[in-house]
Amino acid sequence: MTLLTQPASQVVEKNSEDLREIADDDLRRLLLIRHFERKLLDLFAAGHIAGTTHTCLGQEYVPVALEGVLGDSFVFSNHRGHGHYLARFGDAAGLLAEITGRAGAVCGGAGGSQHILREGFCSTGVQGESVPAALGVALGLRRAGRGGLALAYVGDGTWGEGAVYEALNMASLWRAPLVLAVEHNGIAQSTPTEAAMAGTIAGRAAAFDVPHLSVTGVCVATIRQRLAEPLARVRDGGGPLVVEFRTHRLGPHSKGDDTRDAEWLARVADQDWYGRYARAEPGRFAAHDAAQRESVDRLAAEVLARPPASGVA
Ligand SMILES: Cc1ncc(C[n+]2csc(CCOP(=O)(O)OP(=O)(O)O)c2C)c(N)n1
Repeated sequence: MTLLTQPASQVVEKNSEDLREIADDDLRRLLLIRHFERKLLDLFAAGHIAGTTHTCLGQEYVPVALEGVLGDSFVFSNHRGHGHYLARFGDAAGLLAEITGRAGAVCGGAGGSQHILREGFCSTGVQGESVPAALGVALGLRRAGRGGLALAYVGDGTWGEGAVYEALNMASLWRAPLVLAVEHNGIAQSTPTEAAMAGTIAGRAAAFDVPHLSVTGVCVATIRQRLAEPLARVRDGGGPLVVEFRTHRLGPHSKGDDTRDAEWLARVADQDWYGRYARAEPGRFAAHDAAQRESVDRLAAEVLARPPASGVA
């Protein structure tokens, strides 16, 4: 296996955010997602999960921050979507049952890790597929005069899909209330962004006359403050928006398929929100961390003891 060395431009310097102000609810949600994802990797290794799964370890703060400002917007998620779902619904039991094919699964066990449908939420494992679909919903919302928006999560690698550009072009021309939340983690499966992308995401948004916002921090409250006004502009008919989160994928692409070298991984671990929030407020963090870990442990034991889901043959 080839080990990849981190490209220089992927080195994001640690910034000096004050992470002590996080609300208990947000900390709980962040830690729920972290322990849920860790548990999935354990369950996969133990043979309890069929097919594949992609965890969002390291990126949990993105949907937790966004959900605080999205209201009843439509969300289109992707292959790395557990955090998107949990940040919105907090329904760890329904999602774990879905992924393990047990009773109580949110889609009867037919969707698995990557294909979840629930009111106002839809995920797909097909890269780029959700962006034109989100555009359609965005236009429908505008025509209905409801004042909402549709948001699609995409990775940096998904900017290699032509459908993204067709949708951005139309969204800009027709001033659709569409937001692309880009989780730019510097790598797509095993390809560093620099090896696949000419130019930048900001430059590509600019080519379609679409505003672009760059988010480098992990502070949930600060991210929400920065996004509130731009999202209001989208809802008010100002046209689409691209929000690019410079984030880090802490785990492998899927399972055991991490090709990054030790130095790159060490830097990713150093940037991880988990350690940074823990250092900011050790006592409160440790209490929430233990509670969420135990809750996910209990939940996993309970879900695995259930009979198969209705949609599982
Ligand atoms: C149309 C399509 N092509 C290829 C794949 C296989 N695939 C799944 S995830 C992935 C990489 C995605 O990279 P990125 O968009 O950067 O998201 P990340 O995995 O980094 O979150 C690929 C190539 C796919 N799911 N869909």
